[in-house]
Amino acid sequence: MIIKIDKTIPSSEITDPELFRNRRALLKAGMVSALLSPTALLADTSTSPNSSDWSHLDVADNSLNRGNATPVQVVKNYTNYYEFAFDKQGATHAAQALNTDHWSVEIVGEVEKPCSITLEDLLAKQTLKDYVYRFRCVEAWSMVVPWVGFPMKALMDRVKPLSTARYVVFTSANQPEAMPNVRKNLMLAWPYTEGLRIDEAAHPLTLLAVGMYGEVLPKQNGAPLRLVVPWKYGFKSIKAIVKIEFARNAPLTTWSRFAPDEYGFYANVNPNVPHPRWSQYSERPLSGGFFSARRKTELFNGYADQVASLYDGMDLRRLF
Ligand SMILES: Nc1nc2c(c(=O)[nH]1)N[C@H]1C(S)=C(S)[C@@H](COP(=O)(O)O)O[C@H]1N2
Ligand SMILES: [Mo]
Repeated sequence: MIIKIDKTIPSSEITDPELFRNRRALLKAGMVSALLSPTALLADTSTSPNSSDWSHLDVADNSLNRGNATPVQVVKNYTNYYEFAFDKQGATHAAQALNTDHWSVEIVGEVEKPCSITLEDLLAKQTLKDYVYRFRCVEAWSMVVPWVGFPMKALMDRVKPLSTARYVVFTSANQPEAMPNVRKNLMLAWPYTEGLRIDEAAHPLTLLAVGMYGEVLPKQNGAPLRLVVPWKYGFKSIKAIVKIEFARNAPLTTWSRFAPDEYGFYANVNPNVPHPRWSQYSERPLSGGFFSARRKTELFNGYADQVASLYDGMDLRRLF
């Protein structure tokens, strides 16, 4: 299925044309160095310690609007990763301690084929593509990111959830030795967990991402595997996934447990439902320059045509 990205994002707002000029070249260089490296010649890739490096795989170009992304340096340096730090630069720096070697994902619960899948095995069977999506944090900043990944639905087709599965629960890596706020048991209930209704998880916009800007996902942005749900506030897009559970009942997720009045389970982007402490009416697009004008936040972050029908008949104010 081809996902249509609407072209309404004005390029003046976010264009960083230099970003992609060398993208193909970079990818090729990645492949070339993988070919030239002695380990690539000798080793079975399934035993490679750098299990998050998919640069030897093909990335299909699905001809989306890649020119409109937020500058990569901004996306890499302004991150939310509470396991590591509460401030964005601190999180970016501290997340380098995450160990992404030999990654695998446990698939459990209401599913025909519970299993543990290594990242190599997962990626060997998927076509990776670029998906250029808007991303809106509940804190009212936003960005546009070209993710590299595949639809969550592709994984679901592979492991086959049972008809009793009504929710999907995702859990992040739990590495207290690398994660200061987990080690000190600060603020949130660790490990970080998030969840979706099963139809939300199966929606073609919902991605499992392994890269961005044509490169392997940086650790601070969720390496080696993260969720991307572009019509929901950013906290739903959980990083460093180690477990995916198919569940009968709605989970109590990290942010909902922490402050149920502020962070709902649905967390659909909605300019008409303010956060109790601030308006969600508009947002500040991240940019490399100084004055980036606020833009009006769109219902479902601009993806209403694709996703509004998931919520037919629901009161979006109550189920925020
Ligand atoms: N495990 C984990 N996942 C997480 C977070 C986190 O703190 N820990 N922060 C969330 C929030 S609040 C946002 S806005 C996005 C930020 O993604 P980015 O840092 O790649 O921009 O990641 C989400 N996923
Ligand atoms: Mo966020």
